[in-house]
Amino acid sequence: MPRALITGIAGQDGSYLAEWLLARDYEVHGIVRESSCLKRLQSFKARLVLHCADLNDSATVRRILTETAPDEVYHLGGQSHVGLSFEQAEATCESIAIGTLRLLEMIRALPQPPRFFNASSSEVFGRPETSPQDEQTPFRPATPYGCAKAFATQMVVIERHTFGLFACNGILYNHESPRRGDNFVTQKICRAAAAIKQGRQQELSLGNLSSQRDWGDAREYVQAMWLMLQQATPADYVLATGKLHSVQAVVETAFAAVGLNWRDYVKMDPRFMRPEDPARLVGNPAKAEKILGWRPIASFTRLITEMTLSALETAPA
Ligand code: NAP
Ligand code: F7E
Repeated sequence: MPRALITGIAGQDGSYLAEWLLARDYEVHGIVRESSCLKRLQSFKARLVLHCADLNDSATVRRILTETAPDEVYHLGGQSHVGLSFEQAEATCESIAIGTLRLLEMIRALPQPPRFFNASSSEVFGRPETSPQDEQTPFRPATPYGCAKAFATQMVVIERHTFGLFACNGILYNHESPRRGDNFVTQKICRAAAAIKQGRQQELSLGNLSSQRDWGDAREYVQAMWLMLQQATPADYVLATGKLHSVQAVVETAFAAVGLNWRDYVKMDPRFMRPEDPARLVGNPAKAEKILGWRPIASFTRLITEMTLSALETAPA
């Protein structure tokens, strides 16, 4: 039975990846924090082995790695909010940049280093000179989060080349689902549309409505993470849909799903504008399609509609 260890297992991607691996008869271990909310794991928690640690706590993480001796490590843990990274730049770099470096160094010291997946981000491209971006596009991060991810991504490449680790980066563009965190824009909009429909909320305050992103489905992206670690050789892959949509398009779709006119409820609020907001981040997933046989399938409209209807169903009583 193959054994996997997932950092950030309580998050959106961690929860879907855990289910994917369980369905393939993996023994699945995960790292959670004392404070982690485990609601995304609820229905299959009994089949997991959960370990409590903060990624900043080297001694504990090293012990977990040694004791579990995984065949595959999926590194998804870390501060994941770009806006917050402007307020908490140091903590963001600690958990993403140094957190990833620590893990790589620990893995390298193991008698049998496991295969390693790192969740990199389109934010490494920041202000790209070309669109769409691919694995050859230079890193030009424009946010503290993007800068920390660029460091982590490059350390994966360095450890792979220098020490022969089987380590891969998934350069992930935005991916969403009904399990998306509340403070990301798609979930914020879908939950608000549902709450306004049900009379639990009166209006929705947002930042830049014209901002655009390449939004895919998280359930498809975790499959590609797994595929990367099943290849004969390690490599980095862009995971993206290749299509851009605006925040306004998310709003229009979510409010249409509940039969409301968004213009009656949405207002712009400078508090949600960012000091720097990467534009033109759209990815070319051709390499993933060619080598992994992975192709994004979900439609943007179906995904946002699903998230909104799911928010209607799971609304607090
Ligand atoms: P998420 O829902 O925010 O999950 C991140 C997880 O990391 C959370 O469970 C969190 O634990 C854990 N974590 C944060 N800091 C930690 C620390 N210091 N020690 C231990 N655990 C810590 O994020 P996601 O959407 O699943 O994304 C997974 C990964 O992919 C992240 O690394 C993210 O940066 C990257 N990524 C995501 C996207 C996307 O669109 N979803 C795109 C590009 C890259 P708590 O539950 O305790 O907070
Ligand atoms: O913002 C704009 C905001 O926070 C998307 C993370 O998973 O993907 C994600 O980062 C866009 C931005 O995602 C609000 O300015 C407008 O232009 O949902 P988001 P993100 O920043 O793209 C990348 C690839 C990651 O790696 C990250 O981990 O929406 N926007 N108004 C807003 N965003 C938020 N959160 N809230 C608003 O009110």
